[in-house]
Amino acid sequence: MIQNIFLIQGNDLQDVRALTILNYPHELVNKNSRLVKTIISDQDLEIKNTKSKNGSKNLKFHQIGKPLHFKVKDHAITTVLIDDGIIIGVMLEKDDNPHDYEDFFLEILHEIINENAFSFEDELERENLLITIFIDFRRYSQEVIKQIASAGLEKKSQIVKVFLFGLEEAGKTSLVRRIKTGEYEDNYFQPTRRFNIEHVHDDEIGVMAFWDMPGQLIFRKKWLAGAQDSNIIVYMIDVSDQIKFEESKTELHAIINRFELSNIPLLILGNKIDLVNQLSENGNGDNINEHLIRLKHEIFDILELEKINNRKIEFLFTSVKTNYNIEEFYELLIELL
Ligand SMILES: Nc1nc2c(ncn2[C@@H]2O[C@H](COP(=O)(O)OP(=O)(O)OP(=O)(O)O)[C@@H](O)[C@H]2O)c(=O)[nH]1
Ligand SMILES: [Mg+2]
Repeated sequence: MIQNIFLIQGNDLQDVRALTILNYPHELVNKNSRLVKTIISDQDLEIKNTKSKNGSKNLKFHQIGKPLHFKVKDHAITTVLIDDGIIIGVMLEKDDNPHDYEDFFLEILHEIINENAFSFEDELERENLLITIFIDFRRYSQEVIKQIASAGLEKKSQIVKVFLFGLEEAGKTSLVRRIKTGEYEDNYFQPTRRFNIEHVHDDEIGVMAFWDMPGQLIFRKKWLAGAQDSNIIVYMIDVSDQIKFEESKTELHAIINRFELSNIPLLILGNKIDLVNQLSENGNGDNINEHLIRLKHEIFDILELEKINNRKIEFLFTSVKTNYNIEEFYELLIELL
């Protein structure tokens, strides 16, 4: 199973200090790591070989080299050289056989960078490239694992994918942290910029992989790529921010209307209910329960939740901050699967 992916880029790969290095999802490779030097010195030979074979470079068509394999501590690493100035490496678990992934790696690289207009100069495109390859690798290995599981050999290695999305600042990343560690602090996270994937071990299920999406507008186009092969979809809204309900509706329906995702159970979370309770306590003596019932109706109306009838759907108010309904959320999640 892939653990990480990185990209090393520079006009002269030997000039380590001038390199640009990108990692996903963890910052494992940096300019100071010995790994970079090892990779580059091995890759250097590869450059010399290809240079002598290909005198002139066709700028539009990226040259993709032969995969090289390294064993480093806890990882099996496979790297591919592109256009003499870019190295893309995947870090697999040390028991993985990198040769199993070789053809697959070359195929997706070719598809992404040579079948589409792709630019290594564009930061967002580079980031997207890493994320896409990472997801494809995960999917590929999960399919292999699933086959083993269905043969009854390794039941507990099942991975359930929970796709968690919603507008910015709804509380998604805070929720995943709450589930994983039990902890919460106000303003603990910067807005999420990449897919944040957290694994939670569950005795019954095996592994729950929470795919926590970035909610800011510029990242929403990545949602669909992340949603593929989900076992359950969780959509989170901030109930204290009613101005955004309409926008929330549009984004929710854009994703669940995709036919690839039809029939997948949907759980809607109305988060930050602590803020609404505060409002109603300080308000005109409104009964909190009545207030919640009204708010729930309002959410169902504005988000047009009644219209969703092609799947199991549930709604829950939560507060990640006060831990309200978080255990119930987890139970409901398992029930819906
Ligand atoms: N009052 C209150 N604040 C919360 C709650 N959950 C999260 N927050 C706060 O809301 C803000 C945003 O939380 P995040 O978890 O980063 O939100 P996100 O949905 O991951 O945001 P993006 O990554 O930008 O999509 C932070 O300041 C949190 O502390 C809650 O239940 N109640
Ligand atoms: Mg986040």
